[in-house]
Amino acid sequence: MIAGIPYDGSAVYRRGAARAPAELRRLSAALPPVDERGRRLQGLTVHDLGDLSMGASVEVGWPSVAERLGEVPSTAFLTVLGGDHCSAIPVLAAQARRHPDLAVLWVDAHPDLCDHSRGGRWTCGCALRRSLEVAGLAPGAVALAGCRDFDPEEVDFVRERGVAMVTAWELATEPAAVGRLCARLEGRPVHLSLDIDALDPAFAPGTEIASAAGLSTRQALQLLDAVARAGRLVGMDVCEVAPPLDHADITVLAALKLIFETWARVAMTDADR
Ligand SMILES: [Mn+2]
Repeated sequence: MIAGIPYDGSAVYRRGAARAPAELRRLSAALPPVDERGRRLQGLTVHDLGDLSMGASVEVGWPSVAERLGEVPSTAFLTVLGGDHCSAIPVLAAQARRHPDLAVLWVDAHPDLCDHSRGGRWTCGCALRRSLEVAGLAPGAVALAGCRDFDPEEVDFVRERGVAMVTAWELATEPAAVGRLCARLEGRPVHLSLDIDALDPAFAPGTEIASAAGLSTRQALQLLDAVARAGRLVGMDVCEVAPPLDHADITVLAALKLIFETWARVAMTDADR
């Protein structure tokens, strides 16, 4: 099940992510239903709920979006096209209702764990912090990956509240890092929240706050492989793709690649892995 959340009212630097759902849908026609290893995406039926409106502000608009997403049968894999990263707030609220014992893999250059950031409590730097609150998720249910830009209070929150984190530096230098992450997700339903700025700006330039020294698309796919084996993927959101800031659709196409490859891993049987 697909839904779009064309909302970028929480962006503090550059807007444009509201245009991502339409561009992702438009360019999705360019990708055939065959994965990167040449296997057909079989047994998948795609339903598109269309776009859901958050109104003028996520602070007021998240409950109605969460309610609509929460009505999607829990057997369906939920794919949400953001929006800035505050689009993930209603998604995680819905996923926590649909899947008891939910774990969240938050792949992002930034942890988004500030209580207050850049002028508000509902800005993108607070997206994960607010998500945990409204979804009723414990910090121990979260694993962060690809982080490399931090506010001091986020580092404290990660350490003191038991959030699992594998930084971009660790992914590049420690072969065992992914294993540590997977231990947190082992056997649980896992929602993947993918901020496209986790990728290096060379691979995804069209985003609100591009952050150097990030993941290659290949590293992101390797992470996905490991996570799909450890947990049971039950949904994903892809946020912060900003078409007006993109170059030659590089970022939109990278996001689509990651969505299609995630679907391929969800559709795979254990024998395929
Ligand atoms: Mn983010």
